[in-house]
Amino acid sequence: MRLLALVLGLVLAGSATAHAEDGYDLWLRYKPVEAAAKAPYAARAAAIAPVASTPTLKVARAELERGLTGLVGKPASAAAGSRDGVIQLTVSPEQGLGDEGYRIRTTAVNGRKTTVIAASKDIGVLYGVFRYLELIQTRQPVESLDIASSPKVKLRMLNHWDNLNRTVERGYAGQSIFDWWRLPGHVDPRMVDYARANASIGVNGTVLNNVNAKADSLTPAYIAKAAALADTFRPYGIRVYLSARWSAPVELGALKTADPLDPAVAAFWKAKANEIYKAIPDFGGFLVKANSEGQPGPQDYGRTHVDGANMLADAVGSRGVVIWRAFVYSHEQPDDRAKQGYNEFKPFDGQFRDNVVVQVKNGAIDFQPREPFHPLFGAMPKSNLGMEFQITKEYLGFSTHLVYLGPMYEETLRSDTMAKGKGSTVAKVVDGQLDGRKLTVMAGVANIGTDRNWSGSQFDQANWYVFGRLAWDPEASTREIATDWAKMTFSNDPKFVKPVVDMMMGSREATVNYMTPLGLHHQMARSHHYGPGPWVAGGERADWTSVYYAKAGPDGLGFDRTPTGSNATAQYAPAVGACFADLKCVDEKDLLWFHHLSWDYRLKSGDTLWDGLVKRYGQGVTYVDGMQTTWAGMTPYVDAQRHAEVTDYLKIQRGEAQWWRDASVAWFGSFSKRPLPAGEKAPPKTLEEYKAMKFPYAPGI
Ligand code: BDP
Repeated sequence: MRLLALVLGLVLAGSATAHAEDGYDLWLRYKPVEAAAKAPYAARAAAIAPVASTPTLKVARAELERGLTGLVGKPASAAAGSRDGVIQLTVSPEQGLGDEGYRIRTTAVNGRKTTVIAASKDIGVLYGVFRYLELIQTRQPVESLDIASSPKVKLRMLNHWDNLNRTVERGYAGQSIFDWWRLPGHVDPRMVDYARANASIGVNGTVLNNVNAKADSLTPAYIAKAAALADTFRPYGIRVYLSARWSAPVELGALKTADPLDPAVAAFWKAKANEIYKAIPDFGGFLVKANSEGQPGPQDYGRTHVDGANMLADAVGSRGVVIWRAFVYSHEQPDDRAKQGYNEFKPFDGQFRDNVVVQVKNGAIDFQPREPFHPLFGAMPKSNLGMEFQITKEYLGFSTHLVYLGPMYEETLRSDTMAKGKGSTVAKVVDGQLDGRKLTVMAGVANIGTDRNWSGSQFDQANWYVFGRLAWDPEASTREIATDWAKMTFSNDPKFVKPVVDMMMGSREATVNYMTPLGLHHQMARSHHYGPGPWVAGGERADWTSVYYAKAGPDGLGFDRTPTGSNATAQYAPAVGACFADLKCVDEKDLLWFHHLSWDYRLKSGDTLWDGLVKRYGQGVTYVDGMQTTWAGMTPYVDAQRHAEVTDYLKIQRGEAQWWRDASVAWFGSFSKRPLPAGEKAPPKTLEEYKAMKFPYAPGI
């Protein structure tokens, strides 16, 4: 029996196809290094020196042992210096690396070759351990190291839009991983893996509940549940935060008002904060969605965002922060929705408390496949301004479309606000460099759920991963990050890595093309946002319709945001706004975001707008064909189960890309009334048939 198992094991190890995997292990698989490459790693990982037993150092050591055991074999426990190849974890003051940075260096300790992973605080050591394991996982040399790294952004947070009944708003990966019902009595062991995964990419905070919050989260029972999670996450350097419902003083405190200037309201919040800090001494603070999409807020009482945020900030005090979202567009404002966040917040620059962060979505509308950067970046130098990205793919095909979001995040972060001259990038606003700000935030709306693969698809794990890496360093290269991820998640074989990373890097542009090319936006079906709905009109409010954004008519297409239209371009620094408003300067990727143009407008290619539009939809679809072909060739490098899942999803994506193209061409063609460019096929269904498609059970609402 033993022999058989051994033979079988050898056969499997020898063949290129690995064991079935379901994606649960994420990028922390720690599979054995190939025999040919192993020796230098094994030589460096002979033993782990004893470590002090703080909770964080304990998990750091355990992770190191787990990783090394998987990658190169179980290390011995050894006193530092007793032999070559010892890894030593050290907490000692490290210059210039802050509280969370680390240094990894190869050195001689008592004449023995030693790798020292050192940091001023134990959390830095944990980050260093993950980095060291990543070096082995991605087959970087480790013989002679001198690496120092520290995060450029202070609060690197996931925002879970998870409800207390375990549904997830805009979640496409199953239920909420937070099992509120069984907490605090039972903490699912998965919570530890969640914390490990986040710590491995430097995430240090998590908001446990939906921004469309229930006051119940702030009741004693739920505070106790949150405290159990906080206890579990603490060794991994992760602090918990809660979304606060503005009307909690009325709902829970039996007050008649939630007016921020009413002393009883302030007293309620102070008592509530004290109660939470008693249970969770390192509670991070509150996230607030106020006066947005029907949520209550200070404006209900004639007060401002500043009144609200500052009152709450005083309740929290120096113990934590208040993160106040700038995603607002009120019912009373008939103006271009893209302008409302700026209009409401810009006048308050300099008035928020030091522990308030204004959290701004990457673009001015709502997590579209492509948006120009939000005009608030660069416009509020006297305030803490945080970035909010969406990791879950609400508007990007849910979990069944392969879309690597790295390039989308990178595009925003590298955009130049010109606020203080050339080079004033969004990244430099977010990491505080531009305005010398210390309290900095990057938040990502999580794509995590109870699915075995966590994110709903194997490739959506890359979006969680790249978010964390960019929060650590907003100027990092998302191609390099994709490369690390692909190696750790699947295979180091260059015949796998190169084509798969190339495919990932182009996937977002492809999705822009088959959904909303040339600056179109918000053309998704109503409410669930699954599939095309460019015809969506009527209903509660104009800016919840597609026709509002595309403004298609016999005369042409696009939203005029130049001075002849809504003048949203005036919200940017003069040079940036002038460029967006100028047809000779604006990038065609943003064309219809800023301009309303005739169907015969000439694109740079020489095509008319209509022809170019149709062609771009087609290019998006063709790209998915290419991804299918690439992936089909990857069977030698990927275990059968994950390979099959990705294959299925690509097939779904291919069908839906075609659907997007056909439905959009049918709809816009009904205005352009122009023939399709040569070689382009007519949509197979009538417009009425596309419009009739309904999806009452689409997930995420
Ligand atoms: C939109 C979502 C909605 C969220 C809202 C928000 O459609 O479900 O509640 O943003 O960010 O993207 O508050």
